[in-house]
Amino acid sequence: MRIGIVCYPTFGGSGVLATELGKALADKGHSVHFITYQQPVRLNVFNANIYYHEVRVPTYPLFDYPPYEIALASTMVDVINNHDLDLLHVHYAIPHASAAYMASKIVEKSGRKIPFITTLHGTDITLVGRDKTYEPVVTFSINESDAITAVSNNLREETYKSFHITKEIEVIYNFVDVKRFSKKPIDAFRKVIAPNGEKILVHASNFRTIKRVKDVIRIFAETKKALPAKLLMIGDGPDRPAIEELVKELGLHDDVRFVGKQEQIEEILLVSDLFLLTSEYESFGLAALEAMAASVPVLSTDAGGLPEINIHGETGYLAAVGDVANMSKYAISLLSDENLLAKMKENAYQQALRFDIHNIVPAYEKLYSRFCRLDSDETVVTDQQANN
Ligand code: GMT
Repeated sequence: MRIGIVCYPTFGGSGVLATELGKALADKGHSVHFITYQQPVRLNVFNANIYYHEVRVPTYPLFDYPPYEIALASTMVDVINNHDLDLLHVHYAIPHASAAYMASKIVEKSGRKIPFITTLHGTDITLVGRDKTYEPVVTFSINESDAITAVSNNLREETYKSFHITKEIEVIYNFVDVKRFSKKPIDAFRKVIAPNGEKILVHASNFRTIKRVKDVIRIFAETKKALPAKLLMIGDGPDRPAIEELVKELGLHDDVRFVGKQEQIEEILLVSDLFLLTSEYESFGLAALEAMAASVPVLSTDAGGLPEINIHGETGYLAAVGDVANMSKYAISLLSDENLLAKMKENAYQQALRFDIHNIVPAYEKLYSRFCRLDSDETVVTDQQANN
């Protein structure tokens, strides 16, 4: 198949998932065309089946707001026509679904039918999309999608609650390439971070308010009172100055290391003992799944889709949003019991295997095949051609 993937190219979960999906599809022989404004961060491999089309947004003195959505829709039209795409798969509804709708209507004028699939990821529904300013367009373009998927049951339900959706939303869980995350840890790296055998706690996010990162620092502060520990903070974002301030205030600057945005996140996860995710909401929590693939148990809130991947008492622990006291208790009891920790590390790994890339990507291929039939020689026959 020839598939157009539209996503945000940044470190966010939706962009990571879309890029990993495109890479996996390319490995299986499909032609994958990424359409976005910047090379996606995880698109760090050469594969002859992968193409990258940059959306350029011309500026003009009249524009206070350069019209990205128009530039994106126009680029989609070019790529559909020039590369004979079979379908578009857009990740994150805003503005990708409405741009896909517009592109599909434009190519329809020249007799071409291009199905588009919208995958909902989280904040496009629970935060931004609900805003009255966007809601009518979001509802319309989701309903106009040929298929809609959500990354968890929770997100599916939230979408039905917040928007008038008239179609079926199918759940296809996020996935992880377990092989990539289950390598041997670099011992020397662990020694640099924790020279005296301290336990290593880790957090990764975009440091936005919804992540409640200050709770991570407070949990670490409590844990440190009970046992020797270090905290690694992966990522960056608007709340970082306030978080660093809190680290100083609590006298933790020697034990908390901010490592910034990381492409090789697995190297850090592999030396870690516990992953903390204190979010007010997560549709899924891809970062937590990546931690599990590196055999790191997860201490998280029970918000959104997190209970669908993190099993309380098995792969880690769940607690109510903001319940720092309980989360600290869980962290201390787990990190002070070597047998329990070893068991939970293994459980976390086993849980990640259920979400392995090889189990989930076929679900997307099956979904695509409803719109473009694959012949045995792998050339695609669209529904329209088949009906002629
Ligand atoms: O978490 C973020 O703020 C980034 C956001 C994104 O769209 O990149 O993540 C969302 O999509 C991820 C991939 O499906 C999910 O794992 C995250 O849970 C989800 N974030 C939220 O729901 C807050």
